[in-house]
Amino acid sequence: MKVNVIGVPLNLGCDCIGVEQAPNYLRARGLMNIIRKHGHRAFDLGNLYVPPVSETEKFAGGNGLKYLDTIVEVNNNLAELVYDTLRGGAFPLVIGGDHSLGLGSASGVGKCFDDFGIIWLDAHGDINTSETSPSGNIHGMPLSALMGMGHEELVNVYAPGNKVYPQNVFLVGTRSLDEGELHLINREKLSVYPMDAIRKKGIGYVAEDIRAKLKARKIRNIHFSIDVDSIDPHYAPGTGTPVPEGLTPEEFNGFVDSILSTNLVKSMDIVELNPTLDTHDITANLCLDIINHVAAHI
Ligand SMILES: [Mn+2]
Repeated sequence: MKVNVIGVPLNLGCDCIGVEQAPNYLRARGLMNIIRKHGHRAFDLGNLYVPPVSETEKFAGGNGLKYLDTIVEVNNNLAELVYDTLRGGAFPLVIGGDHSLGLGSASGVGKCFDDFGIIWLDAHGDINTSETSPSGNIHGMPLSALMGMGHEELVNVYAPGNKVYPQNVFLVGTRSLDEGELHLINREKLSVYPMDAIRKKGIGYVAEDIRAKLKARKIRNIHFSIDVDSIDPHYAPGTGTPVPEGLTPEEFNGFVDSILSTNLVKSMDIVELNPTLDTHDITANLCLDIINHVAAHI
């Protein structure tokens, strides 16, 4: 199929330098050829422009959210590019950058499909809001904003209001949730599959449960957003907010394969690789392996 690779060298959402290098880092290690090897027509749309912002402008919005205006601007542009890609019949493969970009990519998907779901594979919830976030880092807020909760400028990225219904969101691999996030999960009855549940029931059970729910809810389109910190830091140290007790690469790939084999995944993000924190490229190589798996299924 036609695959459009979109790089998003954004680090403002995690407020940590290095993650912006990931798109070019993976390109230099054969990203495009890995996709093409599977017979796809793959196009490299380059990197989205991220305007330079000085550290002194961090809280310019005065709302406790770091770099809000620039992150909104980049996400608007990303949403349009993802929307255009889908309308052109291609698969958007978005390479981050930090996870705040998930707000833009899923917003683009939401404009294309009314009935879409989001699978968010992550050590964290990414469902903080400006009120609950301990850090003010927007990469911890995209999923709540997509559900219509949080600061209005984030909620209204690309189009006014919520982009996805909470019952169509699946959060997998969590093991570091903040107080406010736990509250939101209970209030919205979110489908969350934390690591302790995965350890008890197995990742295969989780994949089956999600597949059954997708079917029951008649969800025909999925945006699959992968944070590499979902993988255990022993195998994926090259990321900014590692949390122990994560997925093994085998569990991770098994889950990704199972979700992709539904043929419902229409777009993907791979985010939070930080090459400057990596050891001997093991996390970068893992990302290339993920992309190889993805290209084999789409
Ligand atoms: Mn994340």
